[in-house]
Amino acid sequence: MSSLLNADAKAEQDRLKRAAAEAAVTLVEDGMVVGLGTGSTAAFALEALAARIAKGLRVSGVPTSEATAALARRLGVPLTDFAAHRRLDLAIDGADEVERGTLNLIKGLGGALLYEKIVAAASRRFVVIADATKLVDRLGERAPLPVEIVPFGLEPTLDRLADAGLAPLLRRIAGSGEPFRTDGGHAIADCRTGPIANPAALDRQLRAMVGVVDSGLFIGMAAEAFVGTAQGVQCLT
Ligand code: ABF
Repeated sequence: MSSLLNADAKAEQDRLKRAAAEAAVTLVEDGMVVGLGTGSTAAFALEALAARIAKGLRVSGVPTSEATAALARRLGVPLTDFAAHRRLDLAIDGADEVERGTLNLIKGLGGALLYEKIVAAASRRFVVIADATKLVDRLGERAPLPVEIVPFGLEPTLDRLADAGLAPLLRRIAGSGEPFRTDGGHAIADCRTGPIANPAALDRQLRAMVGVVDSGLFIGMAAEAFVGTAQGVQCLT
């Protein structure tokens, strides 16, 4: 019974993710170079983009992960890279938490935070897509904060994060127990911060730490968020 309920809840969540993704993909115009996000919500956006390409839209995409690149190839979405396009017109990506009011984000549970941040930063317009479960009043309320770290010296880096009160947990691959590696070859420490009072200050503090590559805090980057709710898709700015 409860697994049926869970399946229903997941189907409803997927419906809301898909609705948000489809709304964001209407922003894509002919000739654009688009940043392609990672994760299940971003995968719905890729499907919607592929459907428009099949009808004649001409675009190319810069993927934020190898998984997204593989999906794009399967769906027939043409890929390009930063060597060909230093600036992207638009990036569409999911998030783990979206803070109401600021649109600051936690990203990285999908393990692609660094490439996602590089793509978002290179885009003229960065649009977040999410279902309503991702909306929070304070970042860190529910999701851990992923921090990408260099594997060399990872123990002292974890100690530094712990000394800062961030209770880091090295991410491991389910099953093998091996440390997770990002596409860039880094490790991830999932930090249990609790509600974050000053996300911009924490992001600065983290990025100043030796051994830290980047944090999953995306501050002031999102221009708008398309959020799938039971009442329809809301566009938050
Ligand atoms: C990416 O995928 C991430 O930054 C985030 O970690 C995750 C969200 O995944 P989903 O859309 O599957 O919830 O966007």
